[in-house]
Amino acid sequence: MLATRNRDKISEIQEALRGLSVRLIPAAEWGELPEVEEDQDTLQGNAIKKARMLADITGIPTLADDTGLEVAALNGAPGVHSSRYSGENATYEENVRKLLREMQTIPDGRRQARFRCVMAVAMGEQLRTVEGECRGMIIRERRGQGGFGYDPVFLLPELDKTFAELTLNEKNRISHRGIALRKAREVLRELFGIGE
Ligand code: ITT
Repeated sequence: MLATRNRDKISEIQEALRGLSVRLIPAAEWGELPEVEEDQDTLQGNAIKKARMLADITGIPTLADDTGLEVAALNGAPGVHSSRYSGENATYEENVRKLLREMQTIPDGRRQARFRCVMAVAMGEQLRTVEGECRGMIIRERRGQGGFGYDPVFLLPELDKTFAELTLNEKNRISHRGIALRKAREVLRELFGIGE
């Protein structure tokens, strides 16, 4: 089970776990499942909550992803609140607009940020978490058409490209989520014998 309702995350996860001898079921395909409230104050807490809850209900090994963008000059915001930075049910566009507004007066040399992705794998008593991190800079104007969320303003200085200027596979190769998923592959093999 993939305990996420975010289609963009599902696409990246499916691509990164391609080749595993297992069927990945997005939560939305299962039918009626309760909405899991993300009320924990850490990414890890929310990932564990989502994975445990859906694993308990479905009886299927479950992978959950909780991700946050942490901007140093904003003391780590939006962080665990990344999806609702500009309010409940905010769109990607509204969140990016708020981020650029909050950072208007921050000079170019102080715009460092990182994405942090925590994945939890749960089934019955078994629980493991893995993490991935990717560092970059928040630029002042959107660049690129790919990716989702904050990708158009997240610049990878060594490539001089934003995540939105990469293909899905290029992004997975270096991203927080790609890194976490390579570790998650190992966990799936160790816990459930799921392999190629
Ligand atoms: P689920 O809880 O159902 O998985 P969500 O969209 O609420 O979906 P998160 O809380 O993990 O998921 O994500 C927080 C937000 O951070 C998300 O809505 C995006 O705006 C942003 N985000 C997450 N991963 C991202 C990525 O790889 N690139 C850019 N933005 C990302």
